[in-house]
Amino acid sequence: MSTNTDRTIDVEAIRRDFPVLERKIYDRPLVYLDNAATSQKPQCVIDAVSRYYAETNSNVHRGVHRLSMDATSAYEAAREKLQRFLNARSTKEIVWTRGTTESINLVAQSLGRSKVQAGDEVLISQMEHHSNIVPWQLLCEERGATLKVIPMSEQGDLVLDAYEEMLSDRTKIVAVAHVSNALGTLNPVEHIIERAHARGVPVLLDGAQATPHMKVDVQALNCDFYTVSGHKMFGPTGIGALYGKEALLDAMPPWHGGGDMIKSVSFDGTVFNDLPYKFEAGTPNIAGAIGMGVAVDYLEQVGLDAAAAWEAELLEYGTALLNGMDGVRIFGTAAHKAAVISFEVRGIHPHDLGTILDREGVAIRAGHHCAQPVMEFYGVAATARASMAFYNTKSELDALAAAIEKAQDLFA
Ligand code: C6P
Repeated sequence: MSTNTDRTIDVEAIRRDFPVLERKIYDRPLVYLDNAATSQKPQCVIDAVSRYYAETNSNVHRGVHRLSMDATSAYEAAREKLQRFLNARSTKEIVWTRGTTESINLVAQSLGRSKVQAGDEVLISQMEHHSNIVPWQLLCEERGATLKVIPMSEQGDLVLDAYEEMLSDRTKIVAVAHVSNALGTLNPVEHIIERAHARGVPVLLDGAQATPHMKVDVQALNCDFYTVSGHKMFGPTGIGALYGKEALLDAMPPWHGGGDMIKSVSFDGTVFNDLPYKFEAGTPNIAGAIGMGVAVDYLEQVGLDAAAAWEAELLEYGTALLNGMDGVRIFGTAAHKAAVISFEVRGIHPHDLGTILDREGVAIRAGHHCAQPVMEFYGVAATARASMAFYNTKSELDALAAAIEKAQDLFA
């Protein structure tokens, strides 16, 4: 597949690649605006997963038979695709995981437990997903360390002056979202990394909401760790990856123990495998990795710059539409945002709104978006969230607005 270097995309042609978008929900066309929760899958990804099971299913790195060798080649080829996609230096720096949650737990448990001592500090931010809070809380509780939280402004921007003041000799790691799932804020991660590195502190970026929407170059960012969830970037569920600088991963102890992460085992001791296998215990999600490789091909074919340009247009259109509606309040108005609109409609609980919108065929997420500290910051229990992908259209946003009006009529 070739990479689209144009600045535009053919949305109608792209929509035909996603069979689920043809579905009717309660006899209405599906308007899928819950892409931050999980994105839909193009036919090529669905085919790759089913072809793997139909033609190649076998375990990897273990068999001498043809099927196992084919499965291993396809699995490792997918790793190479992801390595190129993220511009990592080597496939040794790409560890397959179940997704961002597992990737962050891996770093917290492996690097964290070997490096964080009593009195040390771990820096995260106010706008983190629970996946980038709880693993660090567990670590800090175990080690007697302190979790420090970079504050954010009403607009949903991180307060960088406060961040710089918080960095100290006690800081052992900084872990922040590249893009916030609850607000859409695109954080100034280059600056965050530069300031942390000036003190020799490694930085983990939670990339779950970034890789589906923008080109990510881990070498240019110079981040130490980067996490990816396949299902948010048009790939299968249950697969993702951890990027880590080779020297750091090499120095880290294994986390999960089991098959494939060893070179030899005896009751006297175990010799661990080389990177990245040292962190890949047990039979992996082979079909998922292969499907994710195809999703990477697909994203490159669509062209991330063109997709980002279209999503920016959708964000502007949707924001103006909702801002023009009586009683609608948008949370998160940072200047740099991905196509996520978190909002509330006066007098209607987000869950009721979500249910009414569903009857109109409009799928949004209602709740705390696994980012309860963000809800706490704004003093709400939940918000409604419309999150876009490059296959969404302006007429779908019109359908969202019309469905909100209908809900307002019902509650009037
Ligand atoms: N956010 C959402 O609706 P997993 O589940 O491991 O693939 O990703 C967890 C995760 C971590 N960080 C961020 C910024 C995320 O957005 C997510 C997943 C979904 O917003 C499901 S809660």
